Amino acid sequence: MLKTLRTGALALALSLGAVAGLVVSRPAISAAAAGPTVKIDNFVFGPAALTVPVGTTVTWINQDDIPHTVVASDRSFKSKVLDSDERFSFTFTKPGEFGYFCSLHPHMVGKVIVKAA
Ligand SMILES: [Cu+2]
Repeated sequence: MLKTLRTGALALALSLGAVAGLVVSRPAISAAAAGPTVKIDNFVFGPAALTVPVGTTVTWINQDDIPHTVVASDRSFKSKVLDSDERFSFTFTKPGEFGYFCSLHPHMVGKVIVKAA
């Protein structure tokens, strides 16, 4: 969009409108997870395998009534202990298959498959 900006009054009006739109929509963006989510419930990550393009931010939401964590098998990401309704987000910047588990219940496993853009 920046490339197309001109000094004309119309372009100025459009850009002001875009800025106003961003400001207005910001609370809605922060209130909801922008990317795909993995729900944690009843000791299960769902979906167990999630496929996303590079650059995607994945958000895990603990919907269980006990605490869980989200820890990458290669330790490239690690949440704190998530109480009920708490969230953890991680942005995947490299393609590959990223297994993870819950450090409190290591039998809980999942993976994120990141495809090159
Ligand atoms: Cu757990």
